[in-house]
Amino acid sequence: NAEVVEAFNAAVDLIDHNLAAGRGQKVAVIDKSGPHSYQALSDDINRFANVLRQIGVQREQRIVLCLNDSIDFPICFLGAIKAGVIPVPINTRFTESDYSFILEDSRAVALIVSSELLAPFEGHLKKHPALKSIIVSGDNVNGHLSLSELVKEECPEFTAADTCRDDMCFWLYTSGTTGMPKGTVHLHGNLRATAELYAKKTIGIRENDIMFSAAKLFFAYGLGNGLTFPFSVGATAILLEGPPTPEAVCNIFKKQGPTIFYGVPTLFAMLLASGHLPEKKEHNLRFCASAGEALPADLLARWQKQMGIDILDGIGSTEMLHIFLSNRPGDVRPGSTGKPVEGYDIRLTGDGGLPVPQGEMGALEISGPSSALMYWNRRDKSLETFQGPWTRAGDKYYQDEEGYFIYCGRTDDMLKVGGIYVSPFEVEAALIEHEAVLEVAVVGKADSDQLIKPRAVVVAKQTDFDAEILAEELKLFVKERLAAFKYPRWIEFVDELPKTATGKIQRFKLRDPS
Ligand code: 3SK
Repeated sequence: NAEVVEAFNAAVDLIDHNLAAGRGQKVAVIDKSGPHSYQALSDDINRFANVLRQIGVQREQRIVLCLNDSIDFPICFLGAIKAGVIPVPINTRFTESDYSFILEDSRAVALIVSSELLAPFEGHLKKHPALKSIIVSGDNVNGHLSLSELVKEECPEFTAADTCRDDMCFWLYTSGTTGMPKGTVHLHGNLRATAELYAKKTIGIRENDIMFSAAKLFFAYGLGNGLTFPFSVGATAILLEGPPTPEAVCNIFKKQGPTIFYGVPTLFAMLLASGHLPEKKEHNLRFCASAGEALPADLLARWQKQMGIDILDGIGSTEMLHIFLSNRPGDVRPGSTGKPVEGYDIRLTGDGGLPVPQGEMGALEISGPSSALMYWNRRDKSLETFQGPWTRAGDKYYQDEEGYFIYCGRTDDMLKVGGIYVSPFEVEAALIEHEAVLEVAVVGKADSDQLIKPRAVVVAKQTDFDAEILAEELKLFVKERLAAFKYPRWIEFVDELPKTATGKIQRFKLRDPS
């Protein structure tokens, strides 16, 4: 009477239909080394799966990928998935202590790292007993195994592991207000769900699209935009290895003709300010998509005027894997995050977890088929976030009379800067290490584009100091200790911080009135 579980492997699902449809010679990826066909990608995925077998990596063991965006990312990510091994792509801008924590927490047996990103690992590689193999992508392997050499030796055939939709597939680490990042465990069926529901049905991606994502592949947002979505329809992905500077992005718009661009509001604002954007007739874009932080209506209007196309603003989360609430082609409500993506249920809850009446602000909860299973080793946080079919996003919204969702901020103290979470406590912890700082509180402040950036309010130890010089020194101090985007853009000095009778800082008194 055993139930038959249908075989499903996400790597096979994303790649094999392209070969069956005769797209073997079609360009799947363009990276700094040039175009790569679906056939070549498929062969290298199989070769990498064989490499993992050769070096003794077993099913369900984790391998950490700290990779820049190049063809090696989809090869390693999908090769691992095909072998039933769990790839754990990680932020290439994390700190050394984050890396050390993740290797320990995941008990990864292998690390695949871009040669340019190897340095912060070198000091602690021997400290992780589970870690058996270090494989380096790129030219300068520094005495470690070379990815290209290993892959070259292997056979381009591989029989996929007999996984099913509900098997553990990959993890993504996400940062919280306090503590170390949490490993979000995703299943094989989740990638397909995001491609079907958001990419195909909601924004209408097509086989002849050329997709370019400024968000890197290690982010859930970038993983969908630059890997799952293009491969799900046999389209082409442009991968940019370096940072998405306005020059680099505009160059791609003008020379490589992407038809869909996925960005974040901070970048759209920078592109508009750069003076490098093409004229309406000089690009091939059908539309752009945005996520990460709410897109201000004015920024959208300026983009529409300059480029003649829409930005479809949406919101997703690492826990839901991709976007579940979005504007659509032909249905864009400026200043709103649109309506639920078909296949997802959204509710707004108030005190006691009960849904609030229409028009009232509540905490955003989502139910849908791409929800993560749990956070690895974090039962406390898993129970808070994953409540039966509902996943709590940590954002506050209200729904207007026509059903559009309007963003109202976070339910916790987290800031979203350029689409990436920044914990104010982490910035405070960095600032307090400076000898001139007695006390500090970090809050969000809207810049001239209405986008949130960190602002620090500092009580200095001494009273006689030059505020301008100390402010610049503190900004530099944070940049040297944390990822650069986390530094406070404004530093204000005060005599004391507002506190409750029990000594707790009243952050709400430091925030801009909104
Ligand atoms: O930040 C978002 O809105 C987002 C979108 C898609 C996937 C993941 C995230 C965090």
